Amino acid sequence: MNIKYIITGFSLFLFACQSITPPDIIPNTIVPSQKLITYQQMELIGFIHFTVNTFTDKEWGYGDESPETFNPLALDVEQWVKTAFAAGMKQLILTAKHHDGFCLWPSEYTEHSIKNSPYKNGNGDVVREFVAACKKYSLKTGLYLSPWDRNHKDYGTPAYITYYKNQLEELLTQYGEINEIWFDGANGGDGYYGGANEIRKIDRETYYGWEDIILFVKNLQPNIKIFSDAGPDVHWIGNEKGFAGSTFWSTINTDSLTIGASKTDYLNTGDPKGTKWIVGQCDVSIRPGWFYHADQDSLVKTPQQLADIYYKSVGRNSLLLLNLPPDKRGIIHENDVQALTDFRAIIDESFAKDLAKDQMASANNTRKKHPKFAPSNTLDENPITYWATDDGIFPAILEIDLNENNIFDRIMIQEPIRFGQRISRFEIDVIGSNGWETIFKGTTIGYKRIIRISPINTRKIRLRITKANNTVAISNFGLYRSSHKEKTTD
Ligand code: FUL
Repeated sequence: MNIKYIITGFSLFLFACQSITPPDIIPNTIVPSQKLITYQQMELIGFIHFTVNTFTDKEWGYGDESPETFNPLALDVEQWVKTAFAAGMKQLILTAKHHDGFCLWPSEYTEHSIKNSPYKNGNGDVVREFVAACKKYSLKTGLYLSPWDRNHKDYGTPAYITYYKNQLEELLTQYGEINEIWFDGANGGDGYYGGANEIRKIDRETYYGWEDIILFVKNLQPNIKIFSDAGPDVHWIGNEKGFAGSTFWSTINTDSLTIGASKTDYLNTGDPKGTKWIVGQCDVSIRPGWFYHADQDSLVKTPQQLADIYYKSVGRNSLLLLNLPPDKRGIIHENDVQALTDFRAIIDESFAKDLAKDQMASANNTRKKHPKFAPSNTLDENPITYWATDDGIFPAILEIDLNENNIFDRIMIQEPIRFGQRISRFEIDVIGSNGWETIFKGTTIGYKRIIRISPINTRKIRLRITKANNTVAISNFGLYRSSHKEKTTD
């Protein structure tokens, strides 16, 4: 056959394909990278606070603790990881160094570390054990290296920044892939500082040279996600209760953020006009303290409280970072394990069956009237497929017919965030004896929004989106019957 005909035939074929499948909706200017989408999909991650404080019964060590204090007699890092894995956590973050300056790995740059502790006669390395155990259970690993160091003699001078970077280099080059590095904002104050026993204040804006540190970290681990109260990849939610705002945008304006000095209200809601996509992360401890204290054994959060926190973090477009502090033995206490196991059971039971799955979906508008954008795409539990309207359609209405009356009390909605976060106002109606009745009014949705309502018995439900910054698109819509009652800690 003549080559010309083959080429013409092929071009016609390509043209036909294009006219058959329309292109995706046009993305917003600010969209997450695939790396951040994958990060957000972890949803539930864990924190491990463990250091000399565990043995001195403190929350913030002063920095003068002898390394001899660190003496766990039954340390079982795998028990931490197994516990986290069973709870459905996808990543664990370890305090490699907290404010007291004690290092859980044998750093070359200080004597204030595990190498001078009784643990394994000074030959132990908890960071290494931690990384190996996480790998065994396919959990991602994160490390927390406190920028504030109450032990180091040079804290407050440029020499400490060199020390800090040296330690970052050790942690990010000797332990394989680290998925997240955690920088907190507690900074400067009184401390031991090599025996000076004084107050040292630093300028939060300039002292650390964060821009340089961020480049340094990314250069060592290009895939790492950096957490702080200013990002650049993941940001603090503005409180330590584990709650995101009921309006929460994954976009935020970094010009108004400073590590250690960002406005908490702003962090709690994000910003619809934000110039960067930064994932929200809600940190909270399973106990009142971040470190283990025996007198808090009876104060472990109940499974119902943990479930409430889950709805206010994962259910509000953020990640939940839940702290599980090992005790003096070096294991996560039985009470914490029990609470966590029961919390997981509540979540698993609550979302075991999606009543909307594969039911009838219709809409007041389907983009280009094409199946690629069909309303039924919202009921397939596939995050890639989505329903979209033509541009500028408000309200955009998605209606689900359950075929018969059903009772549900949880509604889960997801936007296909690879195109950006769009929706800023929506309502949910159900059909009753007097026609449509509004049962919920909300603002943002984002990656995932879970709405809790009193159990309702109905056959039809609709989502009415009245405001968005771009064409409406929804990837998933699910209905569940939980029948669990959470205990609100608001
Ligand atoms: C804060 C610290 O001061 C607390 O001790 C704890 O580590 C928490 C997660 O971050 O900044």
